[in-house]
Amino acid sequence: QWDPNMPEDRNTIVHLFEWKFSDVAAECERFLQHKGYGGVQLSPVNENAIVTDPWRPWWERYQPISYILQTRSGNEAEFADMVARCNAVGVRIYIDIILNHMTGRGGIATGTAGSWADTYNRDYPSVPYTYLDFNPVCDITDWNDPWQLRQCMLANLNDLNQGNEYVRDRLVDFLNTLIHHGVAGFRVDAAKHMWPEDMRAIFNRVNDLNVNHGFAPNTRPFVYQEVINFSDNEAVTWRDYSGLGRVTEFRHSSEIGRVFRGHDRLVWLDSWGTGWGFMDSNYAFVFVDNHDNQRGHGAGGDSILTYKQSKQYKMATAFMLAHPYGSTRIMSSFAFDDSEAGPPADSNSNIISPGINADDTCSNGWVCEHRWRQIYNMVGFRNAVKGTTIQNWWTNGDQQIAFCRGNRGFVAFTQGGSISQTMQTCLPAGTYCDVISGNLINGDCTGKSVTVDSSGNGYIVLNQNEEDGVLAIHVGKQL
Ligand code: ARE
Ligand code: CA
Repeated sequence: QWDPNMPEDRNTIVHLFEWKFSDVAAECERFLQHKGYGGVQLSPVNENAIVTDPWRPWWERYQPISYILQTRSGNEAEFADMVARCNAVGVRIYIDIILNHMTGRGGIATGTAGSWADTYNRDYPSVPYTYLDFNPVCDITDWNDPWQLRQCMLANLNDLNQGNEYVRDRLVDFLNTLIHHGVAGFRVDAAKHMWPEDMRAIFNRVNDLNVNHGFAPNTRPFVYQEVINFSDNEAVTWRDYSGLGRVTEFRHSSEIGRVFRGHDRLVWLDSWGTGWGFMDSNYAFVFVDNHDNQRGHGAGGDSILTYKQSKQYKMATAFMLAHPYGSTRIMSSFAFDDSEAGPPADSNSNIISPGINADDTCSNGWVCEHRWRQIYNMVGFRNAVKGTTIQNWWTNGDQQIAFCRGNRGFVAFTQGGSISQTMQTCLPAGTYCDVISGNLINGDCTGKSVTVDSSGNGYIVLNQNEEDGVLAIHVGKQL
C-alpha cells in the first residue's frame, strides 16, 4: 500500500544506514520521537555474505545468504527489542528487503550468522535454495530489454525465480517473520528486476501488520519499491509498479540537486512535481540522496547533493520537506571518502555506536544528518503543515522564492541576493521562531524571529551570507 502507517502527527522516514539495532532503539527513544520522525529504514536485516576484498564494504549487506536475522546490526532478539521499543514511542520500522537475488556468483561464501554457500553452484543450504530456485544464468547486457532486466543477473548476483512457488513461500515466510516482530513496511531492493505480477503474488500472501504493535486490524504493510527510472521511454517504468505501492522517484533526487547546486533557478520550482515530469505525488517516494547515489553508485551522477555540501544539502532538504510532494526520507550517513568503505568499526569489524555530542550532533564517524537542527526542525514543519496546500507563492523572478502552507507555515529561500521585505506569511498574528536559524527553548528563540500582524504580514530578513539560505516559521513554534 501507499500509506506509511505512521501516527497522524508524524511524517518522514530516516534511513539509519548501517546502524546497530540497539542504537536504533535508543535513537527512537531519546531523539526521533521528540522531533516528530515517523519511522526508520534499516539496512538489510537478514544474514549476508561476508566480503573481505575490499574489506567489509557497506554493500556486502546486499548479498543475502539466508533469512536468519543476524547481521553486523544485531541478532533476532535485538531486532525484536528494537521494533517493540520504537513502536512504543510511535516510530515505525521499515526493512530494506532483497527478494531479487542472493550473493554474487563466485566461490564459497560464509555469512554473518555462520552459514555457508556454494555460490557458483547456487547452493544455499541455510534457506535451503538450490540451483532449481534460480533463473538460468545470464547477465543483463541490454538495459532496454524488460525480459533481461527481470530474468538475468544484476551485477552478477544469483537471480532468484520469484515465479517458483517454493521461492515465494520462503520470501513470504521471511516477510511474515518481520511483520510478526512489528515492522510497518518494506523498501523493496531492485524491484525493477522482478516481474510486477510475481511481486503482487508474494505481497498478497503476506500477513496484515501485527495489532499487538498498535496497528489497526487489516492494515497492510507500506511498500516502497526501488525502481530507477528517468524517462517514460525506458523499458521498465514506475507505472509497472505503482499498483503495488510507492516507487522511488530518482528524478526528484537528481533535479533537487541540480537546482540547489545552482544549475537551475528557484523561480521554476512553482511547478515542482508532475510539472517537472515526476510521477504522481501519491505514488512518489522522495529523498535528496540515498545510500547509493551519495557515493556514486546507482544513479544521478554529479547532480546529487550530500552532507559534504552542507549548506546546499540543508536547503534542498528544507525544500523537499516544505513541499507537499511525495512521501519523504532523510538519509543519515557515516562519513566516507572511499565509496566502498563500510561503517565505523573496531579492529574486530564490529560496528561502533555513534557518540552523541552535547549539541545533538554525532561523533565516532557518524554524520547523523537527521540530527542537524535545520533538518529535524523541517520534519517538525512538515508535521505542522500536514494536509495543507501551497498558497501565496512569491518569487523575485530568479533565485528567491517564498510560500505558505495553508495558514500553518511559511518558508522563504534565497540562493542569490538578500531578502529584506514585508511578505504575506498567511499565519495568525504573533511572533514565530525561525526554526532554521535557531530553536525555541523555554519560550525563547535562539535564532531569528518573525512578528506577524493581524493581516498575516511579517518582515522577512534572509541575507545571502547567512549560514543557511532558508527561513521557516510555523504555528507549532510561536513565542
Ligand atoms: C557488488 C560489486 C559488484 C559485484 C557484486 C556481486 O560492486 O562488482 O558484481 O557485488 O559480487 C549494492 C552495490 C553493488 C554491489 C551490490 C551487492 O551498489 O556495487 O555489487 O550491492 O553487494 C541498478 C539497479 C538498482 C541497484 C543499482 C545499484 O536497477 O536496483 O543498480 N540498486 C540496489 C541497491 C544497491 C545494491 C543493489 C540494488 C543490489 O540500492 O545498494 O547494490 O542488491 C541506471 C539504471 C538503473 C541502475 C543504475 C546503476 O540508472 O536505470 O536500473 O540501477 O543505472 O547501474
Ligand atoms: Ca531478477
